[in-house]
This record gives sequence, C-alpha cells and structure tokens, in this order.
Amino acid sequence: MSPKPVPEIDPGRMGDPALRPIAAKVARGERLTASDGATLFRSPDLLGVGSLADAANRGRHGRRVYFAANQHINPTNVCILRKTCVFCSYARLPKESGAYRYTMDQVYAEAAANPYVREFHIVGGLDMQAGLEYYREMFAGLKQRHPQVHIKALTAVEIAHIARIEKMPVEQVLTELRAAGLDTLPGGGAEVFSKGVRATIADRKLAAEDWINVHRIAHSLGIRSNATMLYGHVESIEDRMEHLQLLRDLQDETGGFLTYIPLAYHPDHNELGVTLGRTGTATTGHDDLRNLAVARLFLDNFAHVKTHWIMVTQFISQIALTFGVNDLEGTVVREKIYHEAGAHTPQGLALDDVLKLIRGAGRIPVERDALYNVIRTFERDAAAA
Ligand code: V47
Ligand code: SF4
Repeated sequence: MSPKPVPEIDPGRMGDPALRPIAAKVARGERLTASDGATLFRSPDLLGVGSLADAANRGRHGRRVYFAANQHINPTNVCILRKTCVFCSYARLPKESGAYRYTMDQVYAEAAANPYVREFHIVGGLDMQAGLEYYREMFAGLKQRHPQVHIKALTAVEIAHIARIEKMPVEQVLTELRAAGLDTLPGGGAEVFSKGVRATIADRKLAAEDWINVHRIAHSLGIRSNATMLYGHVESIEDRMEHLQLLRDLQDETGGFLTYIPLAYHPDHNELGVTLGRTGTATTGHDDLRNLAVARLFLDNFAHVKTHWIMVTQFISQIALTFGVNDLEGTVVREKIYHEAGAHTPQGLALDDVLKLIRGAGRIPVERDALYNVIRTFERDAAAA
C-alpha cells in the first residue's frame, strides 16, 4: 500500500506556510519524510494538520468508520517488570496486595459475560507462572466455547517473555499459540522505541529491535498485528518520529500491521506521574488529535488508524473522526489497565452509544471483525452518504 493522491487539497490555502510543501506532497500522493512529520507535530495550525489528515483518510475510507464489538480480558497483573516500567499502574509483584492471576474458570466466566462479543483482547503482565501452557489452555478453552470469536492476545513483550521462560524460539511460541487459537497480536509494549526514552520509562523491557523482530516473525507466519506508541510523557517529537519511521519501515517490509493506535499516557498511581508532578493530568486534547493526524499522514502504508476512546474520552475520539481516524476502539467490556492509571471514562460503551458517537460526527458506522471484514454497515447512514 502506498500513499494515494488527494486532489481536493489546495496547498495554497494552508494557514501555516510551513505546511504548504507538505500539503503539496499529500495532494500528489508523495511519501512524507520524518522531518515533514516533525513539522506537522510543531505547526501551530492544528486544524490545518487535521484537515490534511481528514482528506487523506476520506480518500481511503470515505465516510466509513469501523468499530468492533470486543472485550478486554487481563488475566494476570503479576509482572516481573513491576519496578522498572515506571509508567504502569496495573502491575503487581506476586505477593503484593491486589496481585491476581485468573484461573481458567475465571477467564471463561468473564468471557461468557457478553454474548455479542466478536473479539477477545487479552493482555497482562510478565508472570513467571503464566507460561506457554497457561495461554495454550486458555486459548483452546475460549475457542471451544466461542468458536466465532477472534483471539487478539499477548503483546510482543509477553511473547518474548514466554519464549524466555520456556527456553524456546519466538517462532515456536507463536506457532504453538496459533495452533491453540491465537489469531492476531495487539500492538502494546512498543512504548517509545528510542533508547533514551526506554531507559527512562521502561528500563529492562524488551528492546525496540526485539519488539520489531517479534512482529516480523509473526507477520512471516501470517499472524497479523497492531502497533502502538505511548506518548505524552518524556519523549521528544524526534523520538516520536523515529518510532513512526521504524513502524513504517517494518510495514514496508512485511505488510503485516493492521492498525496503528497512539496510546495517551495516564499519570495516576504510577511512579512516572509522581516524578513528572503530573498526577491527575493526562495528555491534552491538542496532542491527542495531533498524534492521530500525524500518524494518518506519515504511516501511509497502514490501512487504519484507531482512536482509543477509553484513554482520550469519547469526546476527543469523536472529533478525531475528522482528524484522520477511521477506526474506534469498540465496545470494550471492563477495561482495567487505564482505569488503574486514572482514566475517568466508562469501562465500556454499549452499541447504541458507539453508533451515536460515529453518527454525531457525520460518519457511517461499520461493524467489522478483527481482520476488518465488514460485518454490517448501518444502512440508514449509508443511504444518506
Ligand atoms: O503496552 C500501560 C499501555 C499498553 C499505561 O492492539 C499505558 O488494538 C497509558 O496493548 N497510561 C497495553 N498507557 C495496551 C495495548 C492495546 C491497547 C489498545 C488497543 C490495542 C490494540 C492494544 O498499555 C502497554 C502500555 O503501552 N499502558 N500503562 C498508562 N499509565
Ligand atoms: Fe509489566 Fe506491561 Fe506493566 Fe511493564 S507495562 S510493568 S511489562 S504489565
């Protein structure tokens, strides 16, 4: 996939002169450089950046906005990196108060709570007691009970952890988990790839090149995956662009990424929030929208850019639908990770609320499956399109 020309863009109308050469490239369908991306991040003309991203997005997806009926399940919060991922509010040491690890029955009971769900999104801590067998049994049991539900599970960091504790190559772990029912990998654990930032916020976590390599191996096995970036803490604009460049390069090589999701850092109940003196203050609406818009313009080989309403609120997510976003994190049931870190959003949205949100932005809701096959388009809107 390469950038498409967007003839409706008139570069001469950009309010910020620095945006005009970039607008001309987007209009011609020319790839942006990392330096263009930095200019987009720094431009005072947020609406100009958003209008470019919106035009690029509509050129691909028209007025369609995807969502999936998914359910988050976090089977264990026990994590060996509890002390070194200083942005994380969710992890616990094994004997710490609040530590938990679900039994299979607990996983199956949580999974049975919502019969409408079509995707389980399963991520957790790096737990020494949750190895290959734990997840193999979990996925096989889930597939047996819910054969129609897609399993998107285990970040690259968790896959590498299982490989380490089982003393197995990553390829074998992925192959065995796929045989048990794993369909795709979520995009978490990427944080920010820059060495300096990783040393500051996630020392001892899987290195950038290893995160990328797990996804490369997954793609080579035909396992699609997502990509994320955790923004809004100590990273610079150059760090953000280095991160996006590495993702774009891997996508050029494999084409295996489905969607990109920027994750807004939440500072409550974690060490980094205290160090930054930011407890209670998450990212700004400007930065949330800009991260999405720049991603839409720079990641020209990603088909989808997703807004995570749990992290940035339904209100910002709705506006994001005119800032380059074509996908909305769906009806998430009982989200835990960001609520531990201070998210004040609801823990789930009902289908009607999702439809209202998308329609309110003048867009057409399209329910998708995990691989972006259309399940149904909401015809009332399609007829009016
Ligand atoms: O890797 C942890 C992030 C990620 C905080 O693939 C935090 O569709 C903000 O993988 N503030 C895990 N973020 C979540 C994840 C994900 C989420 C949504 C969609 C998809 C997808 C994947 O959560 C972690 C980390 O980057 N995280 N703590 C925090 N305090
Ligand atoms: Fe563990 Fe993930 Fe939290 Fe890091 S972000 S401490 S790896 S659960």
